[in-house]
Amino acid sequence: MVPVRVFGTITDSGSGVDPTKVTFSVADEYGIVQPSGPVSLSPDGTYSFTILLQAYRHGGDKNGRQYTITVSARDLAGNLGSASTTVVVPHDDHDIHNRDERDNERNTDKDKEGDNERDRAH
Ligand SMILES: [Ca+2]
Repeated sequence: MVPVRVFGTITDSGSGVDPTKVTFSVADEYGIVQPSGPVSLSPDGTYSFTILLQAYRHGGDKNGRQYTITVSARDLAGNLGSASTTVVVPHDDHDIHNRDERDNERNTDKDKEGDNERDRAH
């Protein structure tokens, strides 16, 4: 698991933010690692928290594993606001060749240099 720090600022120009109604949630593309919970808001509207995400991704997942982190808050009038950001565990060409194609001949130091050519050949 890898720690990921999430931070930002929440403000509301009308009634003000209800500090007891700030939460975060994580949507994992694989549906496995999805922490959620309350967020503590400082008096100046800033927040910071750390979550643990799994760095693993499937060998065949070419666009990487995507986590979407959403922070939501309500103002004192009950209006909801939210913002999201994403974290991606990137795809790795070297690993893909080794795991999915099971071609041990490619498991050499020259592997990365030739990756683009090989990709086109497939
Ligand atoms: Ca993916």
